[in-house]
Amino acid sequence: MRTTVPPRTHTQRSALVAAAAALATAAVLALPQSAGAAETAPIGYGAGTTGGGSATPVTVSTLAAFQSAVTGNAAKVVRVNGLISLSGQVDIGSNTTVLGVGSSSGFTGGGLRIKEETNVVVRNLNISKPVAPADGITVQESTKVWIDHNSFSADRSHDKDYYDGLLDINHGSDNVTVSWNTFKEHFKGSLVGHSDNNASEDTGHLKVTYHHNHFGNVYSRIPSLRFGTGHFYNNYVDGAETACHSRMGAQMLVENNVFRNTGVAVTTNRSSDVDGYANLRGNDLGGAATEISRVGSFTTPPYSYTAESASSVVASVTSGAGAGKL
Ligand SMILES: *[C@@H]1O[C@H](CO)[C@@H](O)[C@H](O)[C@H]1NC(C)=O
Ligand SMILES: *[C@@H]1O[C@H](CO)[C@@H](O)[C@H](O)[C@H]1NC(C)=O
Ligand SMILES: *[C@@H]1O[C@H](CO)[C@@H](O)[C@H](O)[C@H]1NC(C)=O
Ligand SMILES: CC(=O)N[C@H]1CO[C@H](CO)[C@@H](O)[C@@H]1O
Repeated sequence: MRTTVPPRTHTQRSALVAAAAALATAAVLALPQSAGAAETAPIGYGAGTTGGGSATPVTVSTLAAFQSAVTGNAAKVVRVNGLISLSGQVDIGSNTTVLGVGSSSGFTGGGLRIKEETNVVVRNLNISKPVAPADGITVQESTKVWIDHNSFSADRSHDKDYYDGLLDINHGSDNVTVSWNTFKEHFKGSLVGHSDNNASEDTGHLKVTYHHNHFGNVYSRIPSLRFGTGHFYNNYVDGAETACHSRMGAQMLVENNVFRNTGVAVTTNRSSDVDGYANLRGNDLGGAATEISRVGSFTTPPYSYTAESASSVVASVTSGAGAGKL
């Protein structure tokens, strides 16, 4: 995992040196994002996810080598070097970190699936054009997942169902953090909870944190959340029809985000039998509408985090999100 960061100004360096001298390592990691350093561990519901941890990395550049390297539950760090074409999805085992090399390594045509696994980290990949029924990444019946600094994209010249989701989380998955990714040129962004009929599987689960992601020209599902609990903070949404969609009793806290060129920033009463709940604070809606039929009770996430002001979110997210920014 690279820890190199862009050159800093003298003032920033001085501030960092002073901070480093004054604070323990854990506190330094909590420096404001404007300092430019990528987190080394997930913040939010995915906290505690370590993937392959400090296992010696293996580097692969073919689909066959990748498939074999990510199989099984032993601790492993798998670096992907180059852009690999595939159809369908590759299953990732537990205790795995998948890490792209450089800024354009990853997968096109399909994606990754984390099914019935735990403790998986996916970072720094370029994942594009996942032809249905493959999602860019599917997280299914899995816990402790960190999806960080990836670039997801498709195109909007095909029918809306030609590609599947960019990042879908379902079947009672839990404890997931989605941070510093870009999601671009797509219809169906991120579906959390795939069906109104899955109450028994999903109720009490699907706890997800989305922070510092950039959704650019994604039509909807930013995210769509059924049954679960979602914390959506410091994201930049540009060019959506409908962004946050809380349904089937889901609780969403929508905090300090920026919306631009967006029709509806948050809705709780569309397309499902039962409405969701939402609580909004500190957002810059940029003129977007909201449709809040039920104000939620989820106002205090059970973890520590620092939400920056909406006024600095566009700068932070456009400079820091996506592959190649670790
Ligand atoms: C993941 O690794 C931990 C620590 O080695 C181990 O206890 C656990 O069984 C592994 N998980 C799975 C699903 O094998
Ligand atoms: C990601 O991959 C897509 C498809 O190959 C490509 O169009 C895009 O330029 C890539 N992005 C980066 C940052 O390399
Ligand atoms: C999710 O994380 C919380 C806090 O660490 C933990 O108590 C809970 O057991 C986890 N849930 C699952 C399903 O792993
Ligand atoms: C437990 C549960 O509710 N499972 C349902 C999830 O949704 C699928 C359809 O997508 C049903 O087949 C399952 O019974």
